[in-house]
Amino acid sequence: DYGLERPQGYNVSFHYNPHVEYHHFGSSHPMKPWRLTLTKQLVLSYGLEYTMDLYEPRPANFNELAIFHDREYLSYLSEITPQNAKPDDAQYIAYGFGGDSNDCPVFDGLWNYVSLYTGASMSAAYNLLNKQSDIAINWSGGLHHAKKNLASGFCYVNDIVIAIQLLLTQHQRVLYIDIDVHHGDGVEQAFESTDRVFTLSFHKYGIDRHGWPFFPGTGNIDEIGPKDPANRGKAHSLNIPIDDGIDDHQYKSLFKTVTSKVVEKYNPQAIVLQSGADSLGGDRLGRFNLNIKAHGSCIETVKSFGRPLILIGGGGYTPRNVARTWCHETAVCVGATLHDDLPTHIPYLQAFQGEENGGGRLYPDLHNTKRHDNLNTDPALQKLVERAMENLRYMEG
Ligand code: TV1
Ligand code: CA
Ligand code: ZN
Repeated sequence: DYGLERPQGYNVSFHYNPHVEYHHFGSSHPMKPWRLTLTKQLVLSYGLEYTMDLYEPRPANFNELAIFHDREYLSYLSEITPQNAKPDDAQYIAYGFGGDSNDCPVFDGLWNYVSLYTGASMSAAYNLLNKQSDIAINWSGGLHHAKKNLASGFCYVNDIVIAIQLLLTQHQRVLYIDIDVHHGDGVEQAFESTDRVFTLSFHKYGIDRHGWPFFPGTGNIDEIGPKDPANRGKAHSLNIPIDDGIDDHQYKSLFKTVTSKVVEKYNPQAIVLQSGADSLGGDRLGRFNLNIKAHGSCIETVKSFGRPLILIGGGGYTPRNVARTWCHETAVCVGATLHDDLPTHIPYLQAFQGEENGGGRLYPDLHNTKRHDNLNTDPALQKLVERAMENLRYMEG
């Protein structure tokens, strides 16, 4: 008995190719594909595989990635290896590899990696299109910064844009929601000239004490899409810039208020939710102070809208908490309640044990990590909601 109960009847599918796990960005790089191994182990240890349809999708091919990306960029991406990379090469720099931060390193199997996570997002989209699933999950995707000819912020291929393009073959309006702590700039930009996709991102926004903007530096409340009234994409983006340390109660209420209004006004026929786990308290790169259940409440809110839903991963840089969160959110989708004591037969149990690693529990208090003071006052958040509502009034239809 794992405390597994499943009262609701949603058809949920889980799209995952385990080969993604074996890719490494480099030992010091914060993006760790093996967080997906931990996630899968937790999902399996709670028996959640019996509550969903499991798919092992094939990798996406070149032509499928070209639904969004430039062929020249893809050719370069498909051929580059750590052995043949020339960091002084004009293309290398122009396509976003290297750079001082080394955010997008060239590593072994890079093409395979991008094809695998994109194949899984495509598989999720097809399941929605042929009505096999109400909710389709791909924790390996959500690489929201990639542009059509540019790698950016750990993202090389934008699987989200490609999945949304597939949904647009049958759905008139798709809503994209992004709770990763970073601004979903790549998805916003890809659809800036259409009214058939509405993009909504919640993220940390601001300049630190050294004068550096929080990555990627875009996503202020004023950014609602192109200013040209003739552009169909006008006012079809909404950005919710948030300061350090936002707590559970504030975030839940902000998310629910804004998202409900967007759904009411835009009336999407399908929703894609990027559930980056770097918005959790104690994340290595994030600045928020959210607990797992507060993060998961966003998934509950979106599920309650009752629209076909793709749920995808994204950031998340404290692997044990990423795994906890995505396991919990998988359970939210299928309508299961999970026991706080982790099952004792998990292969990587050690990663979750010890007080500093969450004491063998599924829902440790992440507020205890207290690294960021809450700089968000309730009146400031109230103003932010008012500005958001004002922005929504510019959207026609
Ligand atoms: C190699 C090794 C790369 C260690 C990158 C943190 C590293 C970072 C590293 C890092 C790091 C960023 C910038 C600065 C832009 C640069 C998956 C002006 C300890 C979706 C991407 C964040 C987030 C990019 C991706 C950011 C996602 N932060 N150590 N790099 N230059 N880049 O700030 O949204 O989660 O940090
Ligand atoms: Ca975001
Ligand atoms: Zn992020």
